[in-house]
Amino acid sequence: MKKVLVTGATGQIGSELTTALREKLGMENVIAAGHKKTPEQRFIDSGPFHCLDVNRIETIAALVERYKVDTIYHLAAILSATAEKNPQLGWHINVDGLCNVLEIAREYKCAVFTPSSIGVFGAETPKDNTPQDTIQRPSTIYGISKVTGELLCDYYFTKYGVDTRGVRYPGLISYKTPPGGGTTDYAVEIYFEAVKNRKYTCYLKPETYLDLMYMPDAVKAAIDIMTADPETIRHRNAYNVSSMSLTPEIITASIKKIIPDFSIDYKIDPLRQAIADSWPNKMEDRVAREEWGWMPDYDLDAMTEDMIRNISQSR
Ligand code: VAH
Repeated sequence: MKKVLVTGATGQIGSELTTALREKLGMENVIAAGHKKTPEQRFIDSGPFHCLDVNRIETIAALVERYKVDTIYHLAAILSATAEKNPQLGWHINVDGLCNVLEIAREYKCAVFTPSSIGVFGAETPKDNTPQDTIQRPSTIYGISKVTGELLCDYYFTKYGVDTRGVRYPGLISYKTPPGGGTTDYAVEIYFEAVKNRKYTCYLKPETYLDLMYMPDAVKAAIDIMTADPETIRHRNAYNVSSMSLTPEIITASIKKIIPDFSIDYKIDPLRQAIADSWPNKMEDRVAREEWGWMPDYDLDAMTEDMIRNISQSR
């Protein structure tokens, strides 16, 4: 992995992964690409940035050719709640966009990282210790697009030898970018509201368990899977990676250790509650630990301390 293209580089994962990759590979070796017409200053200052529409294959080819890209981190996607309000757009970006990336990877011999999600599981899937290999019948267009993505990536590996790899992310928590239309966004908003207003109105029920992960661990997983020895990885698309099973109540208790007067109340969003109820409480990630050494660094209180400190400092 020497020359990397990151699509969706201005998103929640992309913005932090781009920074980490530039620290690892050098700023000129990581090309950030986003759909936004006005690139963010921090991307312009720290390396190449280009506007990119993943549904226009020629724009992907142009960047891969110009920079002699050997690895594509394909993060451009519409998240669950937004996609559920516009399923055709969700499919067009999440699947048609991935097909374009895979075709370019096949033609230019690039490796491809595509994130999957706990969203690939549905009501029939075991919710506790969700196995690596189990039934995947998601009820959201986001989940259907992610299952399709896993199968497409495995197909391009088997049929064409494209080096495709991916992980199934839990809900991700970070402070560097605002939430982007996901079901798990509450776990980001709660920290910002705790620091700013000492109170938060949550759209999920207090006892709603979700598999959640701190962004530094998600970035670590994305880099470790792509630098793993290809001889040791057998599951490829995509590995369960897990770290914490949390509820709004549990996160609230952790926040109150630092902000004792923080309070939470609830105004349930039926759409996102239904999506959350169809997802696992916690995935089982033994296979990722065995095949490429996956291991999260952050627990809940360490994440809470880091989130509150950084949000407070940026105010
Ligand atoms: C979402 N944050 O809520 C994303 C993620 C597992 C959830 O895919 O849609």
